[in-house]
Amino acid sequence: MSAVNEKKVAALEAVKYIKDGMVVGLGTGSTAFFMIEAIGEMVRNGLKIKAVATSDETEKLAKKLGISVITLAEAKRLDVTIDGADEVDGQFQLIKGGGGALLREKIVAHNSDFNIIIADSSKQVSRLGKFKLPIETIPFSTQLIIKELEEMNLHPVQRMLGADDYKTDENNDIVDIDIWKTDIKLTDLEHQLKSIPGIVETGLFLTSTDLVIIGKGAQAIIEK
Ligand code: ABF
Repeated sequence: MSAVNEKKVAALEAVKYIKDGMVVGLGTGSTAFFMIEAIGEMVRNGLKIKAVATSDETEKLAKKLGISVITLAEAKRLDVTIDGADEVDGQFQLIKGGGGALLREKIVAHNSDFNIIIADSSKQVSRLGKFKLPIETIPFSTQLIIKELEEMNLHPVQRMLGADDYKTDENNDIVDIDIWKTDIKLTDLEHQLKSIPGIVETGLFLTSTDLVIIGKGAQAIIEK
């Protein structure tokens, strides 16, 4: 079965966890968008929820589908968040941010009681890092951060959108780094990166995930 169908299978399984009256975090990316479309259908059939979007793109799609979107401040706390990932390992550690939304995604996940990750089977890895790790940086500091990351042998590349610098919803830069060859423990790497002034956030989600739903062929595999 194609990756697209596997994404849909995972998305349709995840929405079963959404109940009337919940405050729900909506992720970003193509897998999350299938989930949002399914929720739109449930809302049209009477489901009563409030939603917090992890990106401007997600907010636009949710509102178009008639889902009631509120701000994180209005939500205060979320019952459940459903989001995608670029890689997920056996310990539910993730690389996220391929879609550039890692900062708001990590903030929403941090403020959620339960985090569900949905993905097609190609995202399952035994070790994170084949996918370059996205780092969000303050433009004021990006060029010097790139120098520092080069000295750490992390092979940083600033993400571009055509000829221009890619900008996140918060108008920050994204620098993608290669962690495959490092043998630094992921928790130590996260700490080292976050101690560099100007690095706002990394796409390492090491402890926030409660449930992983993988679309494998026509089956949704639930990993607890
Ligand atoms: C988002 O979904 C990002 O964190 C991640 O990069 C992306 C994965 O996109 P897709 O579902 O399209 O593979 O959550």
